[in-house]
Parts: sequence; structure tokens; C-alpha cells
Amino acid sequence: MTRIAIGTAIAALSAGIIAACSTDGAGTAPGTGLNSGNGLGAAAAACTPDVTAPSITSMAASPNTLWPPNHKFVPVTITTSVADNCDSAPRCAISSVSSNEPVNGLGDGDTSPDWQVTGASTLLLRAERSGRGTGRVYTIGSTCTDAAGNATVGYATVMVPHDHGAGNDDADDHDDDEGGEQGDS
Ligand SMILES: [Ca+2]
Ligand SMILES: [Ca+2]
Repeated sequence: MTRIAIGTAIAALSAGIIAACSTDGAGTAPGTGLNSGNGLGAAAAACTPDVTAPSITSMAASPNTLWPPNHKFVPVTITTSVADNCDSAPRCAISSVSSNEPVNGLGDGDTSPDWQVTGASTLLLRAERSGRGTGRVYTIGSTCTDAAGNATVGYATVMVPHDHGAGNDDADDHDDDEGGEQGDS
């Protein structure tokens, strides 16, 4: 008798917990489908707490090529497509910028800094590259964070080619090549 009563109580308690969970976070994450036939309960279980970082589906820089390499800052905008299991609008912000060339290396005009973050999705990049290199590649990192603080970092690149492909601007290109070769010795 006693054992049966305890078992019944546990079952009732479990049912109560499940019922309570199924009402939390209603409608926060449609179609997660962890438990087929009980999507609402699955969403609640995934969001209390939310331990899943946002998913970055695409990230791009515009423009993604800088030309001519005249050592001037060019405004660049980063566009990020992001989704999260619970937060309908994760926030993204530029969190890192790097270059495959030294900021103030030889033959790049001796200018620094070469980038400046101006907003969550905007920055200035210097249109230059070493005349003795193969082209500069800036890598911009953007961190997207959901309401629970889970974060994902995505990256986009911006090229400063060594040579312009079609319609080569010989004047600009030649000047930079000369600087690079002289600085190399
Ligand atoms: Ca999340
Ligand atoms: Ca520089």
C-alpha cells in the first residue's frame, strides 16, 4: 500500500513538472522539433536555460574588395544573418579585425592604424597592401550573442589585391610596387 502510494506521488510530481515546463517559453522557438508531437515542450526545455549559441548562417563585407590601394580609409559594412533557438533577435557586433600584413610594414605607405571600428556593423579599412606581397586580406570577426549570453563568432574577409584584374590602374599600382621593392632591402 505504502509503496504504491509513493509511486503514485512520484508520477504525479513528474506530471506536474512536465506540465509546468510545457508552459514556459511558449512560442519562443518554432520548429525545433526535439520531441516530435510536443514542440512546445521541446522549446521550453531548450530555453530554460538556453545553453545553445546563435547560429550564423552567413556573413559578408561590403565592399569586399578595396581598390585603388591609395592608403585611404574606406567605409565597410558587415552584414550578418543569424538565428537562435530562443532569442528572436541575437545582437551582433564587430569583435576583432586582423590583417595578414603588418599594420605598418615595409612598402605599404607607413600608415597606421589600418582599421577603425565605427559601429556594431561598420568599420573603416585602409586601402593598401605591400607592393612585395600577394595582396592584403583583412579578416573581420563579428560576435553574435543571444539573450542568455551564448555567443558565436563569424568571420568575413576584405581583399586589397596586389594587382587589379581587369582595367588595371597602372599609376596607383606602380607607385606601390616601387615602394615595396625599395623597402624590402
Ligand atoms: Ca540560444
Ligand atoms: Ca599601414
